[in-house]
This record gives sequence, structure tokens and C-alpha cells, in this order.
Amino acid sequence: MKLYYAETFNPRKACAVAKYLESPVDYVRVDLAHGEHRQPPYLALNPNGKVPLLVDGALRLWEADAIMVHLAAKAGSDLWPSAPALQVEVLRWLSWNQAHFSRHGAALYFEHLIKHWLGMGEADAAAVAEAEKFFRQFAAVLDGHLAAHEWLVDDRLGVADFAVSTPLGWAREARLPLDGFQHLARWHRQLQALPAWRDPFPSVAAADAVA
Ligand SMILES: N[C@@H](CCC(=O)N[C@@H](CS)C(=O)NCC(=O)O)C(=O)O
Repeated sequence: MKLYYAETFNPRKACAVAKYLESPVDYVRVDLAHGEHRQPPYLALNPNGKVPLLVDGALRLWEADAIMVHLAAKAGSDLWPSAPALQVEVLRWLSWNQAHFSRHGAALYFEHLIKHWLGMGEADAAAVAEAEKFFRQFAAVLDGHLAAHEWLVDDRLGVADFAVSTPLGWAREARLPLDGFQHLARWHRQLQALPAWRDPFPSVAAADAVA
């Protein structure tokens, strides 16, 4: 298997799960800053021109959530539960995360990190204020759930935890408004205790480059 990634928001999910599971993947670093993801060799693999991408035999799988589930199912890991009712619960959190929590977390990550990284100018104050407002709204929902649960689904670590926690990987740099969410903070500490979550990306020297 080959996992195409960059050290950015969505690939974090796939890299963290691959590392946690010790999945037999060869890492291929895609140089986003130089537009490697928009060049024909990469577009031939992923017409979206986005990372991450997993190539497993004839399967070319894009979407970080799907990649996490594929790696966990392939490893027979309970990061992806086998009971249909629990799978529905995981899907609930993955959908919620895409539409709400990580959507606004990613907006703050974009405003405070990516714009600076790509020389796109200062953060847009109105965009930051709106993202902060919605981030807090959905962080309160997450905090309420975590008040009664150690992990998001079935009280055990799973792909939902890896997905929903993605913005927290850059909590300080993205200036996430996390004050007052004590249960979320406790969950964040549990995740930080996992080496694969804390340090999900392979060293550049250990990764191949796109041919
Ligand atoms: N829905 C996709 C989103 C992938 C995505 O937006 N990746 C970003 C990096 S975090 C990317 O490749 N950006 C490059 C670009 O859009 O030019 C997923 O969840 O994997």
C-alpha cells in the first residue's frame, strides 16, 4: 500500500491511524507548496488533486475518513467496530465532524496557519470571528458527549476519535477557542498520550517523493 500525504489537516487522520496500526504502508510525500498535487502524475491517481490518497492494489481510495476505515478494517482492528449499530454511531460522528466541528476548526487552521505558510496574507478577521463562533457551538456538543463517555463511540478509542480530534493537532497554532471545555480537554490529553496521535507524520527522509 502507498499512502500519499502532506503534513496538513486531512492527511493527519490517515497518517495517525496508519502509524497507530503499524499498517504496512509506504509513505509518499506530496509537495503541496510546489503544486505537485496538480500535476498529471498525481492527478492520474487522484483526479481531485487532494491528499491523502491510499493506493492498495487496484484500489485508489481518496477521502481521509474512508482511508482510516479501510486501514482499520484491513487490520481487523476495533478502531472500526464490527457491530452495525456501532458503525452507524461512527458514521454519525464522521458526518458531524465534516459538516461542523472540523469544518470550523479547519477554517481557523486555514486563516492562522495555511495563509501564512502560502504567503496569502493576514487572517481575515470576519472569517475568524465566524469560525470561532461556530467552533465553540459544536465544541460544546462534543464536550457534553465526552462528559459521559471516555471516547466517542462505545467508550473505546476508534476512528471517530482520530477524525474529530484533527483540529486539536494544531490547537495552539490555529488558536482554537477551547477555554471552558474541560471534558474535551481531558479527551485531548488522552489522545496526546498516544505517540501516533501526537506525532502522526513520517519523517521526510522516510517518505518517497511522487515520481
Ligand atoms: N475531503 C478530503 C479533503 C482533502 C483535502 O482538502 N486535502 C487538502 C490538504 S488538508 C489538500 O489536498 N489541499 C490541496 C488543494 O486543495 O489544493 C478528505 O477528507 O480527504
